[in-house]
Amino acid sequence: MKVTVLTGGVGGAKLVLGLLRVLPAADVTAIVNTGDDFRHLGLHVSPDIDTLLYTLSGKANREQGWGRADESWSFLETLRDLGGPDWFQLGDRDLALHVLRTTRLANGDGLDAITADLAVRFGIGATILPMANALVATRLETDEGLLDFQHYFVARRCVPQVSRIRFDGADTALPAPGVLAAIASADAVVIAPSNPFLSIDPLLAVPGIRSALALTKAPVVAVSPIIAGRAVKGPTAKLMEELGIRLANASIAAHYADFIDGLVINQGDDAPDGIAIAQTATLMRDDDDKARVAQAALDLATSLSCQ
Ligand code: FO1
Repeated sequence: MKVTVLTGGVGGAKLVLGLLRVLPAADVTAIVNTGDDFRHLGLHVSPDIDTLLYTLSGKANREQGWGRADESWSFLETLRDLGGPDWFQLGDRDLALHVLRTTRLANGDGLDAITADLAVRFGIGATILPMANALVATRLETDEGLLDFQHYFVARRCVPQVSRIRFDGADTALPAPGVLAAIASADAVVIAPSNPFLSIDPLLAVPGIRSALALTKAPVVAVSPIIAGRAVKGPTAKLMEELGIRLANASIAAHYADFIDGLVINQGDDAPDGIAIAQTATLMRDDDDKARVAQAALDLATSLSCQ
């Protein structure tokens, strides 16, 4: 069963790990948000790609979800001593990846080729595709002005009040090679329980991706990021309030209405009308949880493709 999953952030990476517990790696393609990418200290950082690479290779810092577990901090400590910016924490091993990626981009390699090589280096059998090779920058219009994503998310800890989210560069970006084919040829497409507004919407803003999701013969199933009326972590709940969107599964179904066929929700939570629903405990603490939620999404997709 060939499965394509759209993902961003830490929550999305957990679901992809769950899919790899229940499917052969060769059958899984992840299309990853790159709207969080930014240049820092002259380096091109792709947080959601790196979070996925580290998570799937078992190298991730499991408490944080991002960055590496086996990290040392000599670079950052020295940078701080020299008066450099230390708000965005770059570990020594993580830094090596950013330096390599930046060097290869400067040599003309595409983000897709660099990511594919890194996946092989990390022993990851799944296909990992950036949503686009071009730079797409998620920016937020807030009561503190226009903020780049990492400034909002890390430097300001999601405190500013958001009125609008923009994906600068999306309208001239092309889906990365293989992205549209991965959606069109899948037996099932899964939208991971990532933040819909910060991690999935950038993907949908790249021309061609949203229509490919609407047109694919494959059933498209989303996993709701809302659990028991709350969002597990990150700014999803606060953002939805600021954007005037009710914190409910019905809002998630409506947000993806033009292309999803089914929604996996947390056992006992509000079940939206007019869409196929599967229920399970969707909080993913350990790897068994991740496999269960992934299997629930696949089972729902299978039930839909038989119709
Ligand atoms: N998140 C933080 O909250 N603080 C950090 O200092 C930080 C550093 C960092 C370095 C590399 C990387 O790949 C991710 C990093 N993140 C950090 C997480 C990142 O901001 C988010 O994971 C994504 O951008 C949104 O999910």
